Amino acid sequence: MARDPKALTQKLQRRARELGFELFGVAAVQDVPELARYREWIDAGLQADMQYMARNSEKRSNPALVVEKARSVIVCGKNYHTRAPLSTESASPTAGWIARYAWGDDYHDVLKQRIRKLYEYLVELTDGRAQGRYYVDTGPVLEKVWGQYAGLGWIGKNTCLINQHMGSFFFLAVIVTDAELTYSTPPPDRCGTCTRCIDACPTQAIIGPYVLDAEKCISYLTIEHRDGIPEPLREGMGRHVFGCDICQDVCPWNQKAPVSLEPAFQPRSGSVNPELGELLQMDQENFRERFRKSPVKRSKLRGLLRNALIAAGNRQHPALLPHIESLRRHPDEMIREHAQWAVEQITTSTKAKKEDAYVHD
Ligand code: B12
Ligand code: SF4
Ligand code: SF4
Repeated sequence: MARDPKALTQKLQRRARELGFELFGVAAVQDVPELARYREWIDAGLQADMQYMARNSEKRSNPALVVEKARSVIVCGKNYHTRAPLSTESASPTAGWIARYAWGDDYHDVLKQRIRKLYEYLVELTDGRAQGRYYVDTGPVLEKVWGQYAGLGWIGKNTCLINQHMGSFFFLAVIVTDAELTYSTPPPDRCGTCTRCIDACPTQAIIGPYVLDAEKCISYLTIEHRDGIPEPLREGMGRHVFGCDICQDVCPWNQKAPVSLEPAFQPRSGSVNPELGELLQMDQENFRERFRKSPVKRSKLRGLLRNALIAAGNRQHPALLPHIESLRRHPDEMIREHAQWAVEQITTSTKAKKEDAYVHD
């Protein structure tokens, strides 16, 4: 049995590595300025419709409300930077974009099993004395904040946690525990004078360095938002059908990031640059089949069709028209409205191109 915090931490770190986590660190539970910034973010309503972000705000700002006498937050990071193109590279004129994190199996399922094993090991090493809870994404824990204090990286101006050696394409998994461990040192903020993410965001969702307005963020709009997309935001969404990688794809810290060979996160067929025509033809059964155990299932077929219609309208390619046309008769009013919009985008642009050609003849 390991009682000494240092020995215990070292054993946990070794086990985390064996479980496939490339990053490991421990933060001491304490009041840090980011907790107040999170509350300011909620007070300003920047979480849009994500009510769960506001509902648990007390717990989210205080791990001791999650685990009694919580002393430590163990944070593990898992690389998902698979060998495939960036969203900023050129693609077929009828292709959409699914964010890199959603190309393979759902990380919630993959990492939950591994962080549970790490937690069980902690309990075993302390002869059952350590109490705690483990989470991947969905718990009332500010994972990036504790990730920063656990030494995994700094929260960049794009609001992602960035590691000096691994960039930001990594997931987080955490254990909140009452066990005493040895604590890591947070790294300095290495964004410097760079503003590439802020400049590249097509919807100006990064309203200032380190501050994201979820309502404008393509990731929020395509994954979390359930209703129609306000028209002024549609153009900026480009060809994104699920999530968005732009503010990470332009980040200098991701340019030389190591590649992940994790089998679960390797791109499934058709997930990189998916053809919009195929997505627009999907019914419930194809959707269930194609996105089984994938993060994409979160948007549901309805959300994905809505997003694919916007992407098709933005790509303005006439070859997509027949697929959109059929959705103009869809039973769901929201889908019909987005299909109508997409048709208008394509026909207006085709007409404009013809007129332009005529003028120049
Ligand atoms: C809600 C949520 C979202 C929302 C809101 C995003 C956000 N920035 O918070 C939406 C749906 C938009 C989203 C998108 C994405 N998400 Co998300 N998301 C979460 C979730 C559930 C909570 C995040 C949270 O607490 N936000 C609250 C706000 C207040 O935090 P914040 O914006 O980071 O603000 C902090 C700092 O910027 C700082 N700050 C604020 N103001 C100021 C001012 C100054 C001067 C300074 C210095 C600092 C500062 O303090 C704030 C408080 O901590 C976490 C999982 C979890 N439980 O933590 C995953 C999580 C953050 N998401 C993740 C991922 C992968 C994504 C996407 C990349 C997916 C995609 N490709 O589409 C995008 C990235 C978009 C982006 N630029 O952030 C990963 C991030 C891993 C990493 N390396 O950073 C997480 C950790 C999930 C996981 N377990 O791996 N997500
Ligand atoms: S994920 Fe996309 S929309 Fe959201 S802040 Fe980053 S670049 Fe902007
Ligand atoms: S693009 Fe530049 S400013 Fe934005 S997160 Fe990366 S280093 Fe920081």
